[in-house]
Amino acid sequence: MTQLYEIAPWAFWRVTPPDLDPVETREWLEAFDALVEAEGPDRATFLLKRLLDRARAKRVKLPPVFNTAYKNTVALEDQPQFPGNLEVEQRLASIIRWNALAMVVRANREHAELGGHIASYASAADLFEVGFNHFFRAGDTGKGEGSPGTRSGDLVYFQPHSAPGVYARAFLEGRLSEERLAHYRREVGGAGLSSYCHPWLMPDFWQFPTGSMGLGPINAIYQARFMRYLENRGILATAGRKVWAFVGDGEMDEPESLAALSLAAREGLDNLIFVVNCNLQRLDGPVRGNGSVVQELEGLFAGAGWNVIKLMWGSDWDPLFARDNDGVILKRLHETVDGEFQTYAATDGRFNREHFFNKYPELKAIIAHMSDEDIDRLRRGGHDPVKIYAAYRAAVAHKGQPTVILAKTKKGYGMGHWGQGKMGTHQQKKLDDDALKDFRDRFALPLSDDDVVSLRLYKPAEDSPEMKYLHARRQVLGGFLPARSSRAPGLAVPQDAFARMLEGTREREQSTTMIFVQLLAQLLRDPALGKHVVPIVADEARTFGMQSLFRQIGIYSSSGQLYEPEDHDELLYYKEAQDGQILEEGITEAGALSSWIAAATSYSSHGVPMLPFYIFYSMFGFQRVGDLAWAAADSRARGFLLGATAGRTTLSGEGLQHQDGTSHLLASTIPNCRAYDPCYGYELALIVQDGMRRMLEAQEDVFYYVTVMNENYAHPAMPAGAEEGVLKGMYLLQPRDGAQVQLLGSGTILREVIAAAETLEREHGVAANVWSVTSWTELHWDGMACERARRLEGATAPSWTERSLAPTAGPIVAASDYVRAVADLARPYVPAGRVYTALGTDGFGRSDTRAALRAFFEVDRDAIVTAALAALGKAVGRAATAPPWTR
Ligand SMILES: Cc1ncc(C[n+]2csc(CCOP(=O)(O)OP(=O)(O)O)c2C)c(N)n1
Repeated sequence: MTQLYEIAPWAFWRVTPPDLDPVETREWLEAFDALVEAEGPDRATFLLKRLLDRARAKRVKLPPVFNTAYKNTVALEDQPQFPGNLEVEQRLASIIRWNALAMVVRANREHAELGGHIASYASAADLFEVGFNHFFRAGDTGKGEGSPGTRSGDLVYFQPHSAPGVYARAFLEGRLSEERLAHYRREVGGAGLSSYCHPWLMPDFWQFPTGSMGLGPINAIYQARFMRYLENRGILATAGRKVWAFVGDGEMDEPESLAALSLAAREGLDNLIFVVNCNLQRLDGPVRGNGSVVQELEGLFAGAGWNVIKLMWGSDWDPLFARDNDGVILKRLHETVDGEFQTYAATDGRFNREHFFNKYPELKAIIAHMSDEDIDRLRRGGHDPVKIYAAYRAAVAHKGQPTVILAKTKKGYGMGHWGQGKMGTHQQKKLDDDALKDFRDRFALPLSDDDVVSLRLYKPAEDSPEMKYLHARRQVLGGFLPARSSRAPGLAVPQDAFARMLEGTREREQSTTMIFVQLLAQLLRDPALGKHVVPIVADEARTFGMQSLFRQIGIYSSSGQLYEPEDHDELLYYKEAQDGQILEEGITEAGALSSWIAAATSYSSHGVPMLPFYIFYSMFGFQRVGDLAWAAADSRARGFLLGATAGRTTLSGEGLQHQDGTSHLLASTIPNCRAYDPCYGYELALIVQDGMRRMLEAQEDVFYYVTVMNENYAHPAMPAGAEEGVLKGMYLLQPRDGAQVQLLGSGTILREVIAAAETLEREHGVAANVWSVTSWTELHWDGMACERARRLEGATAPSWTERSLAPTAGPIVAASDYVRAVADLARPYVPAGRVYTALGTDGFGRSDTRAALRAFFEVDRDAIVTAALAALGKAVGRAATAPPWTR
């Protein structure tokens, strides 16, 4: 017995503890059967619960309860009638399989470097096809231009490397031409097909970028939750719409895949269905060679509170199970690890008979009537449309929980001994003629040898039963899918919210974070725009002084507030509400950014523009979840990311792991991210206002990253005419007649630059112009464009940096609270022949006062003065110290 408890709980299914008294066991089981028979399953559940309570009270160890037997969850007697024409559907699936394969193999025959995958879609084809023919409802993206909420379809997150099958289907549907399929993975010059699901590259087709494993699953969960948010806030009716996520079993190892499972269950997201394609293999080999990925995932999902549907065996297994009175099939299945299942997939009926079925005489007897070919044809559940339909129907009907379907499949299904179940099948993209002919025969495709060898795509005539069926099914389900739309109504940007910010704070000292929170509060109060604003935090609202918003707009909670908050008698208490507006995600930057992506792409997914502001510790932004930031870019997200407590020296006390010196460098790599590092309130207001205008009114596919600080100081009123420079990245803040040196600074370091200018004038008689740089990255993008136009088109227009600095004289000293490479972004674009010194905060952060840190990193006023004097050839030597980045 002890053995039972020494193994991992998920492996419990493999252990059969010895039965010490079989007669007694039988009596118990018979009594239980009689109870279910006579009084029904509810009564049985009640008694089981009482027994469990009693066992706990008596300290009897319980076996893990989250695993069920290795067979289909939907029993044969509960299986619905398959509503489609099975034969036609299978023919269609075979054609799509062929076209997908032919497309990939063709591309690689022509250009071996292009790559692509065959085996993954081969395993997923039936899972997709049953969805396309019976479940995936399309939104009316072609209609209702400009009116809100015109998308009524399901949202499908496709397993990325199964994209060839989705293209092949769209080819039959007449949505993608043969010419485009001929340009699979050849996108330069237009008209190509992207490798994976990329809305940036195929904006009318793909809705969700899933190419980076793990991001699809977490985004799907937050998407489903965001739909509930829209519904509960009375913004959009989403009832009946489902989010489907097709995920690889290997992909489930990504932390992001698992990160939000409990959120989905907690929120009761029965609008969410995961289909995990359990072909038991990933790229290099088996996912769990020595265990069972299905059983492991079952335990995980069930433990997290999901409804789990196992889709294990095809219909031809039903009679075998029916004949199995002793449970020997399950016994054999339970003792088989995935590594062996893979070998059974890669071998033939004869091998399976000898090694799997002949192990026990009872088992051998069950399949005695079957030929080796019959055994070979035994299907796994994920390849039988009848069983897939049953599982999907059960999932769609399930209430109160998200559902995961664990679909057992074979990787490279149908690729015979050339690929099915083979260790290296993931990367197989070239098949020789014999393999192709075998594939043709296996799926009974009406192709001549010549068609096969020349990899001809096959499309039945429009009036063929297959094509008529395909179109009829999609018509019933509302149209084609995937299809992405970017049409949504525009939203007007309120002007008055910003006016006050332009006037400055006079003597009052404030941080840009505080000013941002005031701005946000004002936007929330706007009668038209207010309800579209989505504030998002990851447990840092109090850090940023946002707690007043808790009371003002409430924290979204699908169950309202079931408790009296501890601070209920205070004015600004912690208020949760079903129509709450703030998304308080807790400590999950990945979750918060996924939430933000759902809101920032709502204009496309739902036809309802939303304006999300996700404010976070800047160090835990791009560095922590940079891949999600790229997914946002690829999704054509529109919204604001606020990197708060920004800057390596401005955060001061928090030290090494909290101080951000690089986020602007990371942001500078994302082409549709507009990144700003403002110092003053009016700069921040102008940037946010312009961002809103671009995203909400002009509907540009850009998003904003703005750093805000926690250092308090007085903010001046906007100098006349500063608007253009603020938005373009730099402007002359303090001109001095006869300036001999140009000092550039961003964020709070601008204030060190101003102090340095004073010192230079006062103590060294050097006049300095002070420039506020609001965005090194904007200077960089603009500079690159101008330089390129000059090089390739003979253009003469100077960059904004050059245009700003050309009328000035003397060396340039540039400083920021980030690594030098950030200020260096502007270096190539300063006028020719000018000395450019960049100061920054390279190295490890550490805790100290702001002044001490700025001195340490050599970005304080003294360091700027020294740099200016050195550049002017008037250096005052200092005792040499080791560079800060070596310390
Ligand atoms: C984050 C990330 N890491 C690695 C990859 C490369 N990659 C693409 S598919 C794949 C294997 C996927 O295995 P699985 O999820 O089991 O899907 P299958 O192809 O077996 O259906 C890998 C490692 C990726 N796309 N994203």
